Amino acid sequence: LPKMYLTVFTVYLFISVAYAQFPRRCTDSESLRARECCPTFTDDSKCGESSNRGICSPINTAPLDLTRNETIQLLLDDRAFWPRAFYDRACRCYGNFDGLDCSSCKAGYQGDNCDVRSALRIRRNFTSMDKTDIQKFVTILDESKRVTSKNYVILVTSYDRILAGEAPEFLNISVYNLFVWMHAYVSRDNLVFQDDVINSADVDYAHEGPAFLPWHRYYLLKWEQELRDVVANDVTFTIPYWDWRDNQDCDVCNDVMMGGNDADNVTLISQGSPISKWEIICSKGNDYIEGGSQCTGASEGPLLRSPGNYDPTKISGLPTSQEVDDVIVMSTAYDTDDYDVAANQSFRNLVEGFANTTTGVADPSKSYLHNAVHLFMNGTMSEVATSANDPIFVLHHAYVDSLYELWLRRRGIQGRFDVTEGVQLGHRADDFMVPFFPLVRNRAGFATSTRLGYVYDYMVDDVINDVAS
Ligand SMILES: *[C@@H]1O[C@H](CO)[C@@H](O)[C@H](O)[C@H]1NC(C)=O
Ligand SMILES: *[C@@H]1O[C@H](CO)[C@@H](O)[C@H](O)[C@H]1NC(C)=O
Ligand SMILES: *[C@@H]1O[C@H](CO)[C@@H](O)[C@H](O)[C@H]1NC(C)=O
Ligand SMILES: *[C@@H]1O[C@H](CO)[C@@H](O)[C@H](O)[C@H]1NC(C)=O
Ligand SMILES: *[C@@H]1O[C@H](CO)[C@@H](O)[C@H](O)[C@H]1NC(C)=O
Ligand SMILES: *[C@@H]1O[C@H](CO)[C@@H](O)[C@H](O)[C@H]1NC(C)=O
Ligand SMILES: *[C@@H]1O[C@H](CO)[C@@H](O)[C@H](O)[C@H]1NC(C)=O
Ligand SMILES: [Cu+2]
Repeated sequence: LPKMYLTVFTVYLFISVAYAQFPRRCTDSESLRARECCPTFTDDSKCGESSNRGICSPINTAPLDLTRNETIQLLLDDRAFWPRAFYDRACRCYGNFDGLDCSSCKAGYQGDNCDVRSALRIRRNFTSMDKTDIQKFVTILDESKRVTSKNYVILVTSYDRILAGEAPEFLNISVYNLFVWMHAYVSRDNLVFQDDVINSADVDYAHEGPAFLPWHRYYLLKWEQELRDVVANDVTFTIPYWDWRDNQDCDVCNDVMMGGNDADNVTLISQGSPISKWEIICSKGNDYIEGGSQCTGASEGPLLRSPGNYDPTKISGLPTSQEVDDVIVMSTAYDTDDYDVAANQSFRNLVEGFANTTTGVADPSKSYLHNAVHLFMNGTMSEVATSANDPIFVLHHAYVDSLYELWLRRRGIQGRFDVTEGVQLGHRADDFMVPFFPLVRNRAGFATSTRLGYVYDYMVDDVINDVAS
């Protein structure tokens, strides 16, 4: 059964005790054998050590108490304790240096020493942009579907085969599909082979837990950066957001924007949009691992979308401005016990969409806010593993990220989340986000957007204080 953005009927994997996009430069046999991802900087030293930019050092992953069978299964999951299944050492960059080899700067900084704050980039309201800017954005997305990623490749060998001694195989992928692959990789089940039986555990390192908002914040930041550097070649490039509040229909579903519906087949995109030619990847759930591979990145048919074709027992259309307002002001912690879809009065669970927006009480049999928008679209957007194939995903998540930003600004320091007890592996503040490279901890995603170098157009007036403090 594919994982949908709605109900969670599965038994929760309850671990209460307690870029894999792969950088091309670290996938040669030497790096893999040495279990080290410490490429050399232009000064010929690993991680720019000679230039005092960083150092090749052991990767410290927060430990987990191994007292339950489920946690033992995690030892057979290539994503657990990211990136320890593949590497023991990576560059640790000093100060604001960043990048695989410490050659670049952390988001929000620039200059030779990465000590200059970069000008804030503004993420704009998609439906109020000029028609030419909208078309420019669609063209960049469409190109990104064809341009091969220079810096990253995807892993296509399943972990059980790697554990059995096979050398992992990597393939080229387009910039757009790289991000689809990452989203499918982080959210797929963990399949554990025991004799003739395959046990499937519903783990997810980016959804249904505290990592949801910081993970998607970083994911969009990386995606935006890749589109900017590789496709747009425009330092001011940003992704826009889609404000879906109170929409009766899908106002971005027309041929100028994200594509209208095909007149002959309501599940397809209109041929007046280049997106109608897009093919999706990663739509086969557990079949890949069962067949000894990861999602292979191969084309698997057209993008499917049928806005408004939803199950009325799960949602009642797109979310309203009332719901958004309620959730921002409701007195909630960032996340609460059990730190999953059952969490009550949890901002994360409310925005993700597993809790009633009026009461704050968990209600995973229905879908709200973020989840509701996914389900509203039907088709490709409605399943976690495939959703990023639809470019509406980018616009939708940018708006969700802006709601997270509104909340962070209201709460200030309370936006931090340091609970570890009862939090699933991968979701704790000090866990590295799966599958990003260079490595980044969830903690980094609790920074306000201004600190990461961007701002939403409807919050520009509020940023001065934040940068100064
Ligand atoms: C682990 O699984 C085995 C076999 O299924 C069972 O006998 C044992 O009680 C389980 N241990 C824990 C800690 O759940
Ligand atoms: C975005 O633009 C639409 C009009 O196209 C407007 O209704 C909406 O309020 C705007 N959203 C924000 C957050 O500014
Ligand atoms: C992958 O892309 C790189 C760089 O564009 C190229 O050198 C290499 O031959 C490609 N590999 C395959 C298997 O297509
Ligand atoms: C619509 O397109 C989908 C995907 O190609 C296809 O599976 C389906 O049969 C088509 N439906 C009709 C009515 O042609
Ligand atoms: C998508 O639409 C079909 C046909 O109306 C419906 O059976 C299905 O439940 C819908 N899927 C979702 C996720 O709403
Ligand atoms: C959430 O609240 C509901 C209703 O009050 C309660 O039944 C449920 O046990 C609570 N969940 C948790 C995880 O505390
Ligand atoms: C949310 O809770 C309120 C108050 O109990 C209730 O009236 C409303 O129907 C619930 N919303 C949904 C979508 O179930
Ligand atoms: Cu997601």
